[in-house]
Amino acid sequence: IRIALFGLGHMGLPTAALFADNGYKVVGIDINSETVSMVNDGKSPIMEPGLDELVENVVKKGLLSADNGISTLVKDSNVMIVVVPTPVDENKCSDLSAVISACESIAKVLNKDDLVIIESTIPPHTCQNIIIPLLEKSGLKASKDFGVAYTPERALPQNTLYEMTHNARVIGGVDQKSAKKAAALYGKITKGEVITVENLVTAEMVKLMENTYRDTNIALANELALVCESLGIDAIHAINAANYHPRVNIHNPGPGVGGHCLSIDPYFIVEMAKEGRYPARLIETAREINEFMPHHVAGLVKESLEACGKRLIDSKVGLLGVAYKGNVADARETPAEPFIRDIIQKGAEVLVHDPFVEENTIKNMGGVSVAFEDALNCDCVVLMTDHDIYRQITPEMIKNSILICTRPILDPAEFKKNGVIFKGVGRP
Ligand code: SAJ
Repeated sequence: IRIALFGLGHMGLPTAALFADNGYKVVGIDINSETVSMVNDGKSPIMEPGLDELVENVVKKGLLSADNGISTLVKDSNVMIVVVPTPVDENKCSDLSAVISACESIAKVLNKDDLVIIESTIPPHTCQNIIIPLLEKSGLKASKDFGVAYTPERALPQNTLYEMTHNARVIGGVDQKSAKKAAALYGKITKGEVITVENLVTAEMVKLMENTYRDTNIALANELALVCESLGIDAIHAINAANYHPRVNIHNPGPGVGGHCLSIDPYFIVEMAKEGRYPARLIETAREINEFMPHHVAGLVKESLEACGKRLIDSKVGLLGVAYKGNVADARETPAEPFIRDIIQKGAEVLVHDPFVEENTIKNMGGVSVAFEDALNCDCVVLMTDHDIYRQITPEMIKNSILICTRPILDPAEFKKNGVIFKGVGRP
């Protein structure tokens, strides 16, 4: 077996490296030439624990290489894996252009008995209605001449390699043979159970259900936080106590939901549900609540400044963290961005500190990248991302006495006792 993997991103590169580490000859295809040259130099363009060493090792052994397009290595491969991104467009509908383009390339080199595996998150029925017809442009017939399987990636960034090698894997195929072949292959990289479901669409739906489950639960936590704030109840204390119930697990409220998955995948269900008989109401409302949260945080900043006789228009707001979650360098779909744009539009200046995210990314969001101390020295400090280093913040560090803490990682009592005006998501 030789593998060609399309898309060397956050999920694709670790997958390619793990197959190579298990002795398979893998070629990774990516449109980004910087990614291609870094991988060929044995370096990982992604910040992920353990990935640098793994990539270096498999590239040195000649098991992993990268390319910009279809090479002889791709033509010689008999398993093609597609792990390219599927964003949503401005109408919250899936943008499948990267998947379509990868499948068109595959159709040109597809041979009899090859297996095409899709990992990209896609709306239900995409394999059957869009991907298979594209692959059949090769003149070969799915199931009869070549196999197709869908297996969603479920690893958590920052713990990707561990989860890819330990999580259970769900696989659906165009037929039993494809599912079994894919299951045998993924069984080589994961110690977790490999579960085959009856068809492609079920596997597609599994992935969307998982991320929708989490997004909707976070929306519930956020709604409870908003209700508690308005009734003068500490939502964090209440949630912690509620979670002692054996069948309750309320998530953490926060500034909104970011990342390339939770903030996008539920829309794929909403989009397809519109074509069915039942519209997805709860899922769509959950998205609305989570998308409102950064604006709620902007409201807390405005209120707190005004309570001190200041106005947003003349204020400097120090923002701690723009990554979508703690300890990652990834700022895709981060709630920090709508927050920054909201308060800039109201006239504030935003000075941003993030130990992981690049200066240019911060600039593109409208923020100015500054040192930690400078962000703390602003009229109002907003803790946006739960990076571990921010857990060390003490009241003395908040120079102008206003702290808006959007994550439940600091103790309000400690700050209030020391004269800091402490407001937070879910705090009275
Ligand atoms: N968040 C909260 N409150 C919580 C938990 C998370 O506000 O209680 C926020 C985070 O701060 C972040 C966002 O939600 O902004 C998403 O973070 P996450 O850690 O929940 O998830 P991701 O996007 O990093 O990874 C998810 C995972 N899916 C599930 O847990 C069901 C991962 O397993 C998937 O592989 C990944 O999406 C993906 O690629 O689909």
